[in-house]
Amino acid sequence: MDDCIFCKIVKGEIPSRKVFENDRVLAFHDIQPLAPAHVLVIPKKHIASMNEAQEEDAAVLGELLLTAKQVAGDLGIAESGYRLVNNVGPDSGQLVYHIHVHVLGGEQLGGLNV
Ligand code: DGP
Repeated sequence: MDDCIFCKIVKGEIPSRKVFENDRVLAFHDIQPLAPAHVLVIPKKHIASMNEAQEEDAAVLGELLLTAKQVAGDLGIAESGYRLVNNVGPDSGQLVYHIHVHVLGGEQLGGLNV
């Protein structure tokens, strides 16, 4: 997607502070952190949101969660706890329409306790 910010990050056209990368997924620090630790995990394939995810995306969606766990460990927040967030659509506040998992932690997290 030519106009997608996260596709541009994947291609290296926009810089990012990467914490993990393989052929399928990329993790990098959020530019506007909402917690002491705030990393985004994305697939390199453009999927706009969970609403557009297909059966064929099952493996990479699972890899996003496993990468998020690995990132939390690498950031040293696995034991104290962290939150994984995936916003879907306008009411959730999704701003970037390239699916991503937020990894948030490093402090006692407030907000919705679902
Ligand atoms: P969401 O609301 O779930 O779509 O969150 C999008 C997040 O993406 C938001 O926390 C800010 C972050 N973000 C937006 N543009 C950039 C960027 O160019 N670089 C980085 N690292 N993060 C970005």
